[in-house]
Amino acid sequence: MLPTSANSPKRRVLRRWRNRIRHQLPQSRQRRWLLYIAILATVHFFVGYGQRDLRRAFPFLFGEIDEPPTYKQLRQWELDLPQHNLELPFPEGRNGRYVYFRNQVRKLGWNNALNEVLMNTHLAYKSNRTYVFQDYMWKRSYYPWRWYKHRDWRPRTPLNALIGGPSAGGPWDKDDPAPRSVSERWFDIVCPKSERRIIYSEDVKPAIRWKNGDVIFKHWQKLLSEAPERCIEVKPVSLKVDPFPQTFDLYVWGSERILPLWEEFKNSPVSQLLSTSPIVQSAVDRNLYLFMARSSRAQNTDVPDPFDRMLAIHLRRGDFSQACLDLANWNSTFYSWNLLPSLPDSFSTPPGYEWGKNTPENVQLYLERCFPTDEFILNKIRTSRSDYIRGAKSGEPRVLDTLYLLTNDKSGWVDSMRPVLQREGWNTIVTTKQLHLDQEQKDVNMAVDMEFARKAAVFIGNGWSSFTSNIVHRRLVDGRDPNTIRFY
Ligand SMILES: Nc1nc2c(ncn2[C@@H]2O[C@H](COP(=O)(O)OP(=O)(O)OP(=O)(O)O)[C@@H](O)[C@H]2O)c(=O)[nH]1
Ligand SMILES: *[C@@H]1O[C@H](CO)[C@@H](O)[C@H](O)[C@H]1NC(C)=O
Ligand SMILES: *[C@@H]1O[C@H](CO)[C@@H](O)[C@H](O)[C@H]1NC(C)=O
Ligand SMILES: [Mg+2]
Repeated sequence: MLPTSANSPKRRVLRRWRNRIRHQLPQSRQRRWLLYIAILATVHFFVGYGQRDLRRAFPFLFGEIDEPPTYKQLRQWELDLPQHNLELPFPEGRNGRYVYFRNQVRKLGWNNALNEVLMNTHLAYKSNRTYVFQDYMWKRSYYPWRWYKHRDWRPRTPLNALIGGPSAGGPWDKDDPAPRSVSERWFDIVCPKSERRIIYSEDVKPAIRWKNGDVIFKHWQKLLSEAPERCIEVKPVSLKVDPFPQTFDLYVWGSERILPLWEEFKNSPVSQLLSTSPIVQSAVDRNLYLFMARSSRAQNTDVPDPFDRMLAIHLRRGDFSQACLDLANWNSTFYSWNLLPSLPDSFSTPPGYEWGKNTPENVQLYLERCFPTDEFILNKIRTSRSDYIRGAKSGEPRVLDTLYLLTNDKSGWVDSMRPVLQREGWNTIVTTKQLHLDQEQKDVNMAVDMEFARKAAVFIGNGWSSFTSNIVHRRLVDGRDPNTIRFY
């Protein structure tokens, strides 16, 4: 900086301004008070009311606007689905037969909801009834947005933001006469409350509560098919009577009793026509450049599709530090489709368990696999990679040089593994945090990660996680080799 002399023109101008301000101050005592009040009012306004409007009006003050999505267009689209029409001939329209599972889980993780959405659709389908689809709702505090009292935000995600296919109102196969699913709101119109038969979950469950999944399924199927009523609502009983009043409850999903349903469910149109929502797909597409090849030319041309060179690993952390202890003390098996015997890396519950309590050694066994150490994870990645490369048919080029670390961890732990993985020859390492997502894509971020894991050549998951199990479902429906599905 150049030195400025005391009498330079710049200095003179500054002095003049200073004097002018000094002179004016004493006259403005009252105005100062007014100013304080104005500032206080503004602060109050900013903190509580009208946040959204202010942020809209002055984006340069707040940076990018981070508000929950309104899904205005998508909601209108759902409202306008062609099956929302009373005049359609049977089995749709005003003479159609409907079932509304009001007992579906609410305010639980997306994947506990998803497996049930799919199985209930399958049950409705096999009972010749229209499935009624619902918004997905989670606990407010779990969303990636803060909650302000005066913000107009209903934390609800239209099902069509998360999935596509028959469950969400999409078409069935061409020759399939099954009725297309309708929304809750349409159900209120086509099945007014006065015309509904209410079935309480507890009127049905006692007879079949601890039976295998296929027995539970057939029991409900018979009931729903034979009921003469056009409109059925299955209602949950009080949580004091049954903490899991679902048709297919957590006890079935979390045990081998679910497995007899697998073959039929896997081949059902509900599974086969399940698709990726356009919002999720758009998030995958816009982030795909992160995965573009960084290896040698030869490797790139041998396996050009980035997904074919990718190993995706689901690092289920956060609440699992506690959940894994609970799972140990409940003698929990793997969850749902993670239990399929065709998959490698199964887990056997160790002997020595007593009701509500496991031995310290057994708890250790659970933690090793449920909340694994870095070393355990690195080993698993190594063996899964070499098993996959070794499994190539002769002449089949296999390259695995891209790693996707999908996680709910927020501590930055995942990034600490980066250098080690780089040394092991992973040229491209991407984590959940790196994805660039808009508001709607951010709301369905779990489904975005699941889509990457679905399409990766090799997937490693957490056997106790429903998030993992729905990826497993999708991969097997896609016809992937079970050996590409691993559990740490
Ligand atoms: N984006 C992303 N989110 C994750 C990942 N793992 C967990 N989550 C989030 O954390 C939630 C887990 O909360 P839960 O309520 O227990 O959900 P869940 O989907 O039933 O899954 P599990 O608990 O694993 O059985 C998921 O629904 C996701 O929103 C991940 O790898 N990527
Ligand atoms: C259900 O629909 C299928 C296919 O249209 C049909 O074959 C079957 O008879 C129907 N079952 C009942 C109970 O209506
Ligand atoms: C623990 O779980 C296994 C597998 O489901 C089961 O066979 C065993 O009986 C359970 N042990 C106890 C004491 O409940
Ligand atoms: Mg869960």
